Amino acid sequence: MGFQRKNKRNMGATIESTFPFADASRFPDINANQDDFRMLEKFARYPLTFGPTPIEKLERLSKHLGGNVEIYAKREDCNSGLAYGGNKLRKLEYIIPDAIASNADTLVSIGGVQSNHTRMVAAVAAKIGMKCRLVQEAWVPHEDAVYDRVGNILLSRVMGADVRLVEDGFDIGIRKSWEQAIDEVKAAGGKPYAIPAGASVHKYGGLGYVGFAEEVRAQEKDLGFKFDYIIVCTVTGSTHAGMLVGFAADGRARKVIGIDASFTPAQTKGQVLSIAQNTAKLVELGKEIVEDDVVLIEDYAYPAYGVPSDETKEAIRLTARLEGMITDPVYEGKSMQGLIDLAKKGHFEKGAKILYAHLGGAPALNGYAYAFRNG
Ligand code: 5PA
Repeated sequence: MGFQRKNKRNMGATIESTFPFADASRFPDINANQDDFRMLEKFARYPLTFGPTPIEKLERLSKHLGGNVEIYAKREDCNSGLAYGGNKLRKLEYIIPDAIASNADTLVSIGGVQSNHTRMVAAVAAKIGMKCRLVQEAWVPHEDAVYDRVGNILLSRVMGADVRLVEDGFDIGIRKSWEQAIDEVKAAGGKPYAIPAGASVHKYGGLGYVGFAEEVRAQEKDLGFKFDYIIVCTVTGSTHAGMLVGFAADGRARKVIGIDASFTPAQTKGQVLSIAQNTAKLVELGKEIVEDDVVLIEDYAYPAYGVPSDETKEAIRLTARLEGMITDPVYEGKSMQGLIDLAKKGHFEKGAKILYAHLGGAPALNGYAYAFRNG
């Protein structure tokens, strides 16, 4: 069955993948010291990404905000050739080995109509030769006539996923419709592998973003400085949770600032904490993660999950016009709005270096064409 590639990004056992650049040894600068990648050593990883993601300075945005802080973006949105990439791929890299080992033939997952996560699961299923069954719930009270025809859901359909729309509203927890889909795959003689919303409440859901922190630490050596804050958009929680555990290793857990986009922040915060605690045990962090480690700012998710406020739309336009960087109305537009507002309010000390994690999500913009009809 081909060769086993030893992945030098984290030294863990890897399963054969067709990604030619998935081996981080091709990035010698960030691969200088294998000690940087120790936390994930013992976990199997199936490469789905090109390798370490670039860090880019947002020079014009920093200047526009008064020049008191330096803003950088880590471009997780450019991490793969799989259907436009995004944050779910780092998580799925540590989940797919388990799916393959289970002899499953169908990946089953769930999200809203414009879920990025389900698009990523559809892409991964195609790439590894599995079927894909997706539940798309009515998480967003949308107003655009083509909302369920364009963007993410269009891509999932093109990639051959069995896409089913369900009328239930927003909830990041375990859903009946998802459990039903799993049962239906079984009843039809298939072998499902269940991936929860956002690949979050899964035993390995937090691992991928531990790797993000390790990667940033290695990149900081090349850059010659450390980031003072990391900004992340938080909804189902495993992106934030993984980062928190990864940065806890060098005392920066509370420097990870989650910007809530769920509009159900208590549930999201609880989920971040439990995923982080589980992940800390898995990677043998050797430190307790406590409630105060979860920094989640609730002020930017209004008026509802998936609905952009005027301020969110303004942040999307500003970032696009100053940097040519595209953010979306559901997730990254809200975390960008938060970053801009916090910087303007003087939340960060003068000279602070801030890393904005750009987690992907641009395809959803197509579902919001009316909101941007005049630019
Ligand atoms: C998502 C999630 P977490 O769910 O891990 O907290 O990540 C938040 C997030 N940015 C941030 C983008 C672009 C995202 O897609 N998306 C979900 C989806 O169904 O797409 C899980 C909600």
